[in-house]
Amino acid sequence: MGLSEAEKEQFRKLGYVIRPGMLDSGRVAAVSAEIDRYVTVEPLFDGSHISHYDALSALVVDPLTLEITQDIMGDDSFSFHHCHAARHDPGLRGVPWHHDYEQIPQTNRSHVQLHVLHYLDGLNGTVGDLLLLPRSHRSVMRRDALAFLGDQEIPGTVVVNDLPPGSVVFVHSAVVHARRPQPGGGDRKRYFIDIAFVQHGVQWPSYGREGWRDTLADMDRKHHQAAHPRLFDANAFFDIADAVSRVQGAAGSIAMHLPERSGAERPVSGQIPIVQ
Ligand SMILES: O=C(O)CCC(=O)C(=O)O
Repeated sequence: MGLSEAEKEQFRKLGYVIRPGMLDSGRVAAVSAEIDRYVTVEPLFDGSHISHYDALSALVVDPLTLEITQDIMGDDSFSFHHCHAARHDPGLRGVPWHHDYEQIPQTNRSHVQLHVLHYLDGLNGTVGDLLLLPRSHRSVMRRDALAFLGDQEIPGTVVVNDLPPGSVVFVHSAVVHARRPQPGGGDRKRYFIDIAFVQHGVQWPSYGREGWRDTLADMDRKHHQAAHPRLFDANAFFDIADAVSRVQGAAGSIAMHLPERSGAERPVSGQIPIVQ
C-alpha cells in the first residue's frame, strides 16, 4: 500500500517514513544472495554496473517503492539517481553525521531528493545503527556541516536499531544522518542498499563523473517503465564535474557570479528565507 495521509505528513515534516518488513522473504533472499556473489567478484561495487545484477536492479523498479516514491514526489515525476549496495560485516566502521542532498553549491531545498534505504536483514543493535535527525531536511547546509560531531547522539536524534528483515526507510536525502558502529557479537551481517530518486523540475548533479549516461541507458533497456517513462532519463542531470569546476575556488558570494536579473525576473523581496 502507498503512503497514508499521516505518513505523507510525517515525511513532509520529519523527513522520513519507515516501512518495517516491506520486502518479502523471497525477495530478501534473492537480493542477499546476489550481494554475497558480487562482494567477492566486485568488492568495490559503486553502482555503475547495477544493470548486470538482476535482483538488485529489479529493486529499483519495485512497484511499491515506485508507488511510495510517487506519493512523496506528489504531482511531479522523478528519475533514478543511483544505487549502492554493500554487505557490512561485524566490526564495520561508522559514518559521521552528514546528508546526501545533491546540490552545487547548497543553497535551497526547492525539490525533493529521496534515499530509499533497505536493511535486508533488519537491524538489531549489534551491527551498526542508523541515526536520523528529523526536520533537518528543512535547513540548508553543506553535506559535512555536522561531521565534526562524529556519530554521537545530538538533541532530537532518532535511533533506528530494531527493524525486522526486509525493512525499508524512505528518507529525504537532506535529512542529516549517521551510522553508529556496534561491536558485533554475533555472525549477523548487515545487508545495506540505498537507492536514490530525484524530483523533476530542476536538473540534478550526475551520479559520478563518468559512465553515468551509459548506466542510465542500460537500466532503461532492462527496466523501462511505461508509467514512468523518464525514470532513467539522462536529461534530468547535468555533469557533476562541470558544476564542481564552476564553483571550485570561487570566493565570497557566489551569487555575484550569476548574470544579473532584470524587471519581472527580479524577486520583490530582498530577503533570503532561512527555512523554506
Ligand atoms: O549504513 C547506514 O545505515 C547509513 C549509511 C549512510 O550514512 C549513507 O548511506 O549515507
